[in-house]
Order: sequence, then structure tokens, then C-alpha cells
Amino acid sequence: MEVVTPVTIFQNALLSGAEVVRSVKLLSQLKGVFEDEAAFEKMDGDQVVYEVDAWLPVAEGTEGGLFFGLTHLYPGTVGDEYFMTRGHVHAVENRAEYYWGLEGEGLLLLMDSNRHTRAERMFPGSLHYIPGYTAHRVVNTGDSVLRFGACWPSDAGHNYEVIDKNGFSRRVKSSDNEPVLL
Ligand code: S6P
Ligand code: ZN
Repeated sequence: MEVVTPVTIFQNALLSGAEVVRSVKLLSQLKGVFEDEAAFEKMDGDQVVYEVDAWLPVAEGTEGGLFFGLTHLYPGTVGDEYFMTRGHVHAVENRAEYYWGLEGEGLLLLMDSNRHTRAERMFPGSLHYIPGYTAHRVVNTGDSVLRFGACWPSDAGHNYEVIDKNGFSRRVKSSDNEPVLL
């Protein structure tokens, strides 16, 4: 019997191995995402808001495969709005996804096709099923890095345009150091 060592290791909320690809999202790449544009312009655009480590074992668009990702979302605010991911729906809209919390705390915003937005609390051990046709965005409401895992179909793709254009119907802001959904 042949025994091999996996090429990818997922340990202590970190993903490593030769096939893992890291992408970095700088604040300057999130122009238009946060409400307070004056506060945004005053900030260092080169600061990292989040990083995604992804293992894509099959080609993007392959039917039947699965992708695995780990997002590291740093703490911070633009004005009083917490750092968050850009957010997207899947290009193949009926494709679902799992997220799970690993470190830190935050909120997962889920917006359905009627623009109704609900929020699920994220914490180490939280598990989130994101149905198809549902826009998803994660907000770091804590003061440490929020790390979460993701698993999605390899033919889901990403559609960022709809969120870039219309945003989510709710925003998460800090009021007296407490997150409020507005
Ligand atoms: C992919 C999955 C995550 C996000 C990541 C960054 O389907 O939902 O890996 O890509 O959390 O968020 P965004 O909105 O910039 O892709
Ligand atoms: Zn997704």
C-alpha cells in the first residue's frame, strides 16, 4: 500500500503547502466599500485589510470539485465602520458555501436576492451555511485578527459587480465600542 503525505496542511488556523496561493487585499483596493469616504482618504491605502490563502486542487470552473480557503481579516475601522471583506455572490448563483470561525470574532452578513440582510455571529467553532443566491461578507468586530475557513464548489466563481454597485442593505458600525447593525 502506498502512503503519501498530503501536500496541504491546515493546522493552528494556518494553511500551508506548495499549492497554497495567497492573495492580499489592501485598503486602497476597497475604495467605495466603506461609507465614510473622507476618513478612507486620510488612511494609509497600503495597509493590509485581509489576506486569503486558497487551495484550488482543480481548475477554476471545474464541475464537481471543491475549493478550500482561509481568510485573515485584520481589525480596524474606516470612520466608525469595521474592516470587512468586499463581499460577493457566486457567478453560478445557486452555488452554496461553508464558512467556519477559527480565531477572533465578527459577523457574517448574508443578503438574499430581495436585499434582506441578516447577520450571524462568528467565533472560534462557529459554522455557517451560506445558501445559493446569497451575498456574503465578513466583518471583523473584534480587536484581533479574525480567521475563518471556507469551502465552496470549484465551479461557483465570484461576482463582485453586484456588491460593488449596490453594496449590502446593512452596515456594521462601532457605537461605544459595540457593533451595531444599521
Ligand atoms: C470564496 C470565499 C472566500 C472569500 C474571501 C474574501 O468563495 O467566499 O474565500 O473569497 O473571504 O472575500 P471576498 O468577498 O473579497 O472574495
Ligand atoms: Zn463565496
